Amino acid sequence: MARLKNNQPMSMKKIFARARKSLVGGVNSPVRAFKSVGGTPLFVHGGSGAYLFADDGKSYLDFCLSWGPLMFGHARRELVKAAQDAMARGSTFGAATQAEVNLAERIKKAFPSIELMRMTSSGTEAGMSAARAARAFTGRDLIIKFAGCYHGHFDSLLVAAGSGATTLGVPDSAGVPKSFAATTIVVPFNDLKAVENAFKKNKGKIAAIFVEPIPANMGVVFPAKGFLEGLRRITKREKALLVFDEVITGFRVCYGGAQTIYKIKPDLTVLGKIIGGGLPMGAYGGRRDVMSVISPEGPAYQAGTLSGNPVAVAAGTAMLDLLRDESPYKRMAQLADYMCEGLRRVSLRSGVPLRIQSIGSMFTPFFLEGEVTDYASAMKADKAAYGRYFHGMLKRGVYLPPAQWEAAFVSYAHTEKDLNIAIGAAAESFQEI
Ligand code: HOZ
Repeated sequence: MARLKNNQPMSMKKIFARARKSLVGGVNSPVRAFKSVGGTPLFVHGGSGAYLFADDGKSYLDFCLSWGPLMFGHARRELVKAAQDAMARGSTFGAATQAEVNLAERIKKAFPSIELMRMTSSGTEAGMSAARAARAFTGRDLIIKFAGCYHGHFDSLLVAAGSGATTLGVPDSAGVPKSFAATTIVVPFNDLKAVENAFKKNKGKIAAIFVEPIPANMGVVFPAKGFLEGLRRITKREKALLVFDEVITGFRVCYGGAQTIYKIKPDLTVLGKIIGGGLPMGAYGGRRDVMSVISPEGPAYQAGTLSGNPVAVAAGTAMLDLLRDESPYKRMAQLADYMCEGLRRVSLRSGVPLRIQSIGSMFTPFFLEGEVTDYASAMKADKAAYGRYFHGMLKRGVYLPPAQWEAAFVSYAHTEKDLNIAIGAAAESFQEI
């Protein structure tokens, strides 16, 4: 991947000032504005493997990795070629292609719970449409979600939402009609009793439970033993649907997502990120009878000119083939463990309280003591300390997610040498916290 021509270092402050004149907050997605960690956002123009090239003329070791989709790092050859070839054949047709069928078959093979699916252009769109499918199928309006889980920025689930919404202090966004928010019941993650109570109070009215089976949008949090099984049992008994949001975990924690690890079969699954190979893509799918409510088979309308876009489908298919053929999961988990161990070591040495939660290639260093099991415990993390850590790392050439309540990622392109550089940078950064 070529760097900016001439490689003239530019001032981030100047670019940001220019950006703010044309783009809301200078960015196209809020966490990129660095509001949570302070300072001026990074403007980038390229990447290669584990490295990101910024307009300040520097290279950064990347642990944000576009928030998850880049399993093989930036600009992996096969993915670039697949996208280029598809683009050369035509960027969009607004008509069906066999390539979409090929990708759908691969997704079904990896996720046996998915019998029928629909592709979209983003995870948000997929989540929104899954909510519509669940409501149409059950004829009920209410949805249970867990505080700190994030299912995209659509109205009815943008309540007590994690990710950027939490980071920027708007977990209950302005602009969501009260009547929409009233269709969402928020309960604490890992609290089956609260789920039972919600069903008792709203007998026959709850369409679905939406859950990130391994939440990553309040930082990485684990389901307590029996929690997901409990959700499955309760939803079956109450004739409500169980919807797994695997936008982050799908094809990340293993080829078949968190549902394969925990051996739970949800009724619907929401996917995004990795299935587009780094291009805009989402999908939702599950039981044939439930998905059959979606148009044109059923009465629940949902559509999109760029849904199943041929360039995104080509990149996504190439990504799934690489994941299948190269099986990078074990190696990536080893790399992430190595990184987490290194961070634990340097935090102990510096006396800065740190709790790292990780699974496979994703992890969150929480600046706090004790375990993080839900939103309330995640909120105890010291956001200011994370900000200082973030900037300490940035000035030493390491780019992290610019927010405490997110997951960091390792790719197959990272090496032990890269991780030693990052751990060394952390050792110095911790001295400044
Ligand atoms: N929702 C993403 C984090 N979980 C952030 C997307 C972005 O800002 O690029």
